[in-house]
Amino acid sequence: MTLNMKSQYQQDNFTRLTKNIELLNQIIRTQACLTQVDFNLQMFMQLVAEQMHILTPATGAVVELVDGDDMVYRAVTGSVSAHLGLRLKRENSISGLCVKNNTVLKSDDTEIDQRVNRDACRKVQARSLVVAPLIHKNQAVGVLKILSNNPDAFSDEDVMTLQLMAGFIASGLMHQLLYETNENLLVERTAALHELEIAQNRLYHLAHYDYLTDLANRSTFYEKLNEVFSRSERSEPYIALMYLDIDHFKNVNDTLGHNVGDELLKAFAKRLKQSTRDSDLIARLGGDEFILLLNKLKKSDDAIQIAQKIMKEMQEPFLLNNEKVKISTSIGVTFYQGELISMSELIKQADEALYLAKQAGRSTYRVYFNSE
Ligand code: GH3
Ligand code: MG
Repeated sequence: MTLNMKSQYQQDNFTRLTKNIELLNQIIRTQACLTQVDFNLQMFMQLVAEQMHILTPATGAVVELVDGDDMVYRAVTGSVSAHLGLRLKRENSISGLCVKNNTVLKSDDTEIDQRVNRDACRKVQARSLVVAPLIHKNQAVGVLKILSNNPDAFSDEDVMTLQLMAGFIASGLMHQLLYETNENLLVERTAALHELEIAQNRLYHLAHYDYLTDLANRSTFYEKLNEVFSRSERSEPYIALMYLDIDHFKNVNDTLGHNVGDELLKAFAKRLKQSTRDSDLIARLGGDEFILLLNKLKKSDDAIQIAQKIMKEMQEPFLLNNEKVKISTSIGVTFYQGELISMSELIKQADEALYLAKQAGRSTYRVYFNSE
């Protein structure tokens, strides 16, 4: 080898090496796209087609995916650019054969190659081409193809690059599938959790609130009363407990029917809420009995005024089933001022006062008085 030949040889080697490093970098960059969070298979296939156009002497590149008996051009570049969506029969085409045999096929001159669909090759100016299968779950689902308008355009190195890139698209397909599966699982899981939460909330509500009036039920009232009790040990608010019972409620049931009786209970509860403050505690203990805890009263007279107000409100006729229904209520009141007394004892006091109100002729209130 002469000195000149040697330096030419070194120059060629250097050029090849630089080209290979650049090739490798491009391949790594392409692969890195696969790990992007906002990964999009269509964009990725397009990127790979474009890379093939750049990295090889191809004048065009295409990703074809199998669709029934056809191959469909799903990403195109270069001389194939105008043919996105082109549909060709798998049979009698080199892409179809590549899918069928699951192998890389190379045609150095399509004008004399029996395996190709010559009309299609002429249409996309493919005088020579290489196709690599896109393998997904051990099955070819498409091809990556590079083509040139010149015969014998591709080297073994180009074939290797094509194979590598075809592998990336296959990973992309898997990535997409996993992504979609995970997304679906997440959506299903979120929906199931949401339904569970709704069911739990419904159950909780059923267990804690009266189904008819939606007021707190007996156990919730006891729970809340307990909280108030423990709080009142520290502060010193005036607390009143009122026991209410509708007068002659049975008459409403008997004359107008149980359904109208139910409507009256609901309307009674609504008026009770409107006559009290949000901080007061109202519950339906059962039947036509209601209980009311009035918080933070400034003086005992305030509770008396509220009892009178409630009695007046309830004397206004209720419109039930297009009929005006007049009722009244009796109320027993007791006060709690932090003395040592149990909750049930306090309720009993209010009940006793209510009994006195009923005895006094109803539609009135009585205050519990400790005679001891
Ligand atoms: P009093 O003035 O002594 O209170 O007479 P009253 O007729 O209101 O008698 P009492 O309070 O003892 O009776 C309440 C009635 O309420 C007894 C029951 O048949 C009826 N009742 C209990 N629960 C319901 C319900 O959910 N809906 C309806 N419509 N009636 C109910
Ligand atoms: Mg009653």
